Amino acid sequence: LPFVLQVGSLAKLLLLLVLLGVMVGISSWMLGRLWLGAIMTTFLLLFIGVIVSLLAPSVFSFSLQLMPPGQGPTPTVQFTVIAHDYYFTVQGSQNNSIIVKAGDVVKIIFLNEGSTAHSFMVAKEPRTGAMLAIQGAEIGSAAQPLAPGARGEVIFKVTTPGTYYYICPVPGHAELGMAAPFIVRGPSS
Ligand SMILES: [Cu+2]
Repeated sequence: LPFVLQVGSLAKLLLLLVLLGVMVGISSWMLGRLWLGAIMTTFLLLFIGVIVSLLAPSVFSFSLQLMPPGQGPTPTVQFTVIAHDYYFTVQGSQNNSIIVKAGDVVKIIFLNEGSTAHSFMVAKEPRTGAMLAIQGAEIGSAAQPLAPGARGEVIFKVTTPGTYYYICPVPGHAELGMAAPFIVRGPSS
């Protein structure tokens, strides 16, 4: 949606500039002042160039981000989650709660420092088989966990306030201790 909006506003701006250019062109032709038309066209082209180069980076970066699946827009918060057998550490504390705000774009860097395979997901409940709570909020899966020493990352947007859990979805691991709160605060809380 942001991509559509950006393209939409860019297209509107360009259309406006083209209309302006046509109007200037017609009026200078009517006045018989072709040199004025040429000067105005030159300035207009320079102006369009400046506008496009100002707007292009955001459009360009967004289209780049569209390419890798599971990647969202630019993160507003970032956490490194380290998996051990059988607990997590976040910011140096064991099973530390992750607290974010509704509207945040969250980047999770996941490191498996355990000696068995682990994954990451934000789930509705702190147990094996729990459903994914936030679209895209997973690294690996129950069936395809990350090998010891592996690293993964994901970017996802949180929209609905609530208390969720980040867990390892590998069967039994949440129950062994790989589950901790993932809290999404609302605008007023
Ligand atoms: Cu695990």
